[in-house]
Amino acid sequence: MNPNYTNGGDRIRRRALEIGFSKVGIAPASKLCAEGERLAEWLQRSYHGEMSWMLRDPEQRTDPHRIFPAARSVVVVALNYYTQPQHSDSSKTGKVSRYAWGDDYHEVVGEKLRELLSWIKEQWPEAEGKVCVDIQPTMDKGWAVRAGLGWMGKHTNLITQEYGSWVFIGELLLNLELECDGEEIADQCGSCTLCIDACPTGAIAEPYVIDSNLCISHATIESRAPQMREDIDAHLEGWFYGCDICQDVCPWNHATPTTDEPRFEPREGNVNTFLSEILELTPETYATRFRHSAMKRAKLSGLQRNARTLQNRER
Ligand code: B12
Ligand code: SF4
Ligand code: SF4
Repeated sequence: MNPNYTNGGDRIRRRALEIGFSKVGIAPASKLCAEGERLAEWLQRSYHGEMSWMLRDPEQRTDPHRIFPAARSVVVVALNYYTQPQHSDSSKTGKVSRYAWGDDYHEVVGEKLRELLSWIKEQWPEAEGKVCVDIQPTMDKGWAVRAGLGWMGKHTNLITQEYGSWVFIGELLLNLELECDGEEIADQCGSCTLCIDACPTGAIAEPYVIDSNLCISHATIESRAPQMREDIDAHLEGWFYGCDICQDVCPWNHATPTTDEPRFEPREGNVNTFLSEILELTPETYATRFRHSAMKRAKLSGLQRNARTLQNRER
């Protein structure tokens, strides 16, 4: 190891926490081999549903050098997004998944990681890095497990001991060879199957494996179909955008402290959204209403399809 980087990992970890990340770990930038095999099998079973972008160069998702050839270390961060509000069962509104209540996490996590990279470059002028938050072709959960932030729950979300699964994940690929975190955290799901039993559509095909075709999150966010699939429509349970059922029932998610990040405080109308408001939106009012919100992912046509589907169920 280059002596210039002795204690570099510790300093980067400390700085990441000062910037506001909830957890940070460092892993060597070697390939995610077992994860790559599972990803290939998942794609082969067509569990990616309509997300055909997942088929594009899956090798890139497991090999950081395909994204950033100089990568030597991966700094992995988790950011708590838990806030207090509750969902309503009113038929006039639809439930929004907790991850989309506040500002778009791609922007919030990305901004903090860019701040961390700038600081690293000030300390070590030869440092170069690449910021990754979800949209870059990496396997965020695989890296988080590798860096010791938590374990993969049977619902397939990363679970941390301190914040449950209410965390976003991001990475900083660095050309610096840093000392890495040793042990991965052991799986603590044990014999529990609460998430699998609670999923109304049977989307958790087997422990640790999601069939996106059946997942409400995929149907309400990623699907571009003009009509909701009937077998999903019948089990929506009031979800308008995303779904948190498998996370809400998880015992690890019942004592999460509220996030310190003010941008994750819920925006008005983004916890329980009035269906009539969505159906009245025009492209112009939609653009203003959902500026800097993760809910733009479904596009206006997807949001209006979801609102129509929920309204029709109530008739
Ligand atoms: C595609 C995708 C989806 C798809 C597919 C979900 C999925 N589980 O793959 C859909 C649209 C359904 C989805 C939904 C959601 N998503 Co999403 N999604 C992604 C994305 C872009 C890629 C995930 C991926 O690579 N999937 C492919 C599969 C094969 O990979 P995997 O899930 O890691 O699979 C592993 C397990 O199956 C495991 N495995 C398989 N068999 C076995 C057996 C054993 C014994 C073990 C231990 C493991 C194991 O091995 C695989 C490889 O490691 C990531 C961002 C990113 N770039 O990583 C966000 C990401 C996973 N999503 C996220 C979120 C927040 C959500 C939702 C909660 C949003 C919502 N509320 O609606 C839901 C959760 C639904 C759920 N139960 O998973 C967060 C999760 C944060 C966390 N704490 O884990 C991520 C990481 C984004 C981020 N950067 O924060 N998502
Ligand atoms: S997000 Fe909802 S539909 Fe998808 S696996 Fe979890 S409980 Fe099932
Ligand atoms: S509900 Fe139970 S099985 Fe599912 S992720 Fe949580 S602890 Fe694991």
